[in-house]
Amino acid sequence: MRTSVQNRKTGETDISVSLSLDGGDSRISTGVGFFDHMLNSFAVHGGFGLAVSAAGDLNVDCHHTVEDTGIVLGKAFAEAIGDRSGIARFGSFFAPMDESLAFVSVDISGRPFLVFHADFAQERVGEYDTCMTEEFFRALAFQAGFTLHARVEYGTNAHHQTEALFKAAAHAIRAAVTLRNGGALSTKGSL
Ligand SMILES: [Mn+2]
Repeated sequence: MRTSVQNRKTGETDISVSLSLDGGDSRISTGVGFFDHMLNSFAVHGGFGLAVSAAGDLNVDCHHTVEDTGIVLGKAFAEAIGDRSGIARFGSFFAPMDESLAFVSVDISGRPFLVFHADFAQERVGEYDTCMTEEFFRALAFQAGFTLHARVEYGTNAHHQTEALFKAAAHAIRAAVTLRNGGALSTKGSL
């Protein structure tokens, strides 16, 4: 099984993540309701087993909790994927949600990069600051070694825009981690 358990504790957050690339339950608790909703969508649509337990300084705001969860989840993906041999490597997906449309393309390259374009219609969804979505995906991409491009094409409801992005990311990453026959998909012979 391609799994990883990661724990990270700082003065700002205390986070545990358990990830299985090949399915399992979703159990999410971060103290930020909308973020829980997004991580649960990500797990379900990606077909990932995912347990996230995060205790952060929400008395400040959701920033550290969301960003640090991205860091720990990224470390979990890096370990669960391993040497990147035998996977499809690339994945791209458009996800609509009502009036919103989001696109994510990923290359599990070992070269961390984020391109992020989104103009969220509202600054907050519940206790969640929509500006944190970029921080989450940057932390995830850099720790996991993903080249990740994410774009909200349009939309007028930040809940829909954000949820479409998490679903698109889930499907894109699902496609990219899918096992294929053969070694590393690279002209270099390894990734
Ligand atoms: Mn929703």
